[in-house]
Amino acid sequence: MNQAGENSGAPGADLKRASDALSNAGHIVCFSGAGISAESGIATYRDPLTGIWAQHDPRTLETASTFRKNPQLVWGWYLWRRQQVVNAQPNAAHLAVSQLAATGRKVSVITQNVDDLHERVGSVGVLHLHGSLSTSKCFACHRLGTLPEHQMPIPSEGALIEPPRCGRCSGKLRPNVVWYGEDLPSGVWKSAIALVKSCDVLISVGTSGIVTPAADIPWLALSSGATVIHVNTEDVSTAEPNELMLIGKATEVLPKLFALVPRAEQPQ
Ligand code: BV8
Ligand code: ZN
Repeated sequence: MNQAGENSGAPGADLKRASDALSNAGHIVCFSGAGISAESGIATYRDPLTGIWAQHDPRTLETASTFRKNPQLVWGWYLWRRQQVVNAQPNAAHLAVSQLAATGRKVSVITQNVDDLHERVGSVGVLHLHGSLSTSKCFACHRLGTLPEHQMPIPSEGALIEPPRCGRCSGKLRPNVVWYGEDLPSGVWKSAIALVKSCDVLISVGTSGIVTPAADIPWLALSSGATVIHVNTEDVSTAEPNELMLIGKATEVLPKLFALVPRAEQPQ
């Protein structure tokens, strides 16, 4: 594998191939997971020491059935996570992605993340496959709601906070995220698939590729003829012919990679 991070020195073979693929691309998809926000201090899910799942069993907090049983625990935990995002800053990786479009190429951002760090550095049209911590919705009638910022700050990660009520049917508000066993928002999923099938290069940043159907996206890109560039601190590639693996931190690899990509001759 090619170390393209801080100790790579001369660009590795995959770094050169990756910059060549991007330089010849008209449409680039950036597909991100929790790893792109890790260096902003937002916990990933499966990192053994710092991952959310190291402290919590996802089955107890990221499902509708738990919300039914203990809405205060789930609502409090999500408000606490929202607070982590509000206190976090986008990092050099989010910034690099937002600046890639300035090379005159079409750049689409598809994220599994529920934070808004891509948007906070200017990325537009971000597709959130798993929803967002920025809004809520009614558990009963699904009407969209806002977040009662007045309920923050949350005293502790396990604080029990009563969810507010829906203005239309007085059902409980829930986080506007996709829980396990729930379908992804169909319009978002369809748009994402169309972009992945039509891109020249897909950069998959900071994802362990465990959660489906999102995890199928890099392989759909490959089967549609695109080059896939993985950026991760661990090796997640399957060594397909058009699959490149850049091992390193997103905040180091992405700026280094994109600095090698000149302006497009035919701006998109
Ligand atoms: C669905 C929102 C149809 C909530 C999330 C059995 C029963 C029922 C369902 C299933 C089943 N088996 C499988 C399923 C399907 C299930 C699933 O995939 N389960 C997993 C656990 C196996 N999926 C679903 O249920 C989906 N819906 O399939 O609908 C259906 C309907 C009914 C019944 C069946 C099917 C819905 C899934 C959405 C779940 N919601 N988030 C919340 O956040 O609270 S998922 C959540 O986890 C994230 O959104 C994200 O998608 C995922 C985390 O993955 P990653 O982003 O990859 O993060 P992770 O920590 O894993 O990895 C971080 C990576 O970054 C690592 O590789 C690390 O090395 C790297 N990294 C770390 N630091 C850096 C770095 N890289 C670069 N730089 C760094 N600095
Ligand atoms: Zn309602």
